[in-house]
Amino acid sequence: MSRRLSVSLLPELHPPHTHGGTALVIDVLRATTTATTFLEQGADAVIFAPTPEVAFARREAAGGAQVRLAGERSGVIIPGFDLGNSPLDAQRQNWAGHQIVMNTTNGTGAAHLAAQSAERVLLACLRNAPAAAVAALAYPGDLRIVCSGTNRQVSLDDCYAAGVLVRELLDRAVCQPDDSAQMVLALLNQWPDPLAALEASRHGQRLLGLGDVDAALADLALDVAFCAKVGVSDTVPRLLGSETG
Ligand code: 3SL
Ligand code: MG
Repeated sequence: MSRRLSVSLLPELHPPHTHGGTALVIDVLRATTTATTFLEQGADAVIFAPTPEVAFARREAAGGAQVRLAGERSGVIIPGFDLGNSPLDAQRQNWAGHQIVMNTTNGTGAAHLAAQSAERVLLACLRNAPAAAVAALAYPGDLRIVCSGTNRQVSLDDCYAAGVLVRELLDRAVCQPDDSAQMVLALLNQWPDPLAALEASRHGQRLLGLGDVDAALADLALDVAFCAKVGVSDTVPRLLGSETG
């Protein structure tokens, strides 16, 4: 029998059968794109802290070790953190010898929630979508794509990335897509250009708007374009406890 392929439009929306199997968590704008980029750039590990306080404690406990905190609230760097949640910043240097501790509004929590019911959690985004499909299909069992959403609301950006992932999975294997999987797949007809889909999303609009009100955030438009590239990365982070690597 072929495996089930379900899509949770929000992390809290669990199809009834989803226990075990592989979860692919998406926060395309921007947490899973950023985590993927840190690892691609050589980071020893990316750790998803449940709160900023836990992130601060980890950095303090590490003493002089090379721990960097990355994360945002409302799209802007958390005060006291070293970096925001920008994949472009993650790409600017080689992070070998560094551990990156991340905390973000939606994506890091969504990954931890998915881990409660899945046997394993992979992090997916548009950049690694084909590689994430290959990695997920290497494991047995059902597949569940989890869209992080934005502040508990369904988000077009994550649903669109889920559609790309569904396409990549169905191109490679026979699966039984649920209704949500078929719905997100239909988004690809509406927006053949991934960048146009991200720019049309509420969160995409918000990030682009931040650049308009604060020149220091003008790079956010470049972040959105970076997140919209499909299939340019072979790095597929896997959540190991509270760490990805
Ligand atoms: O919510 C999150 O986890 C973030 O990815 C949101 S933001 O794109 O950094 O604003
Ligand atoms: Mg998001």
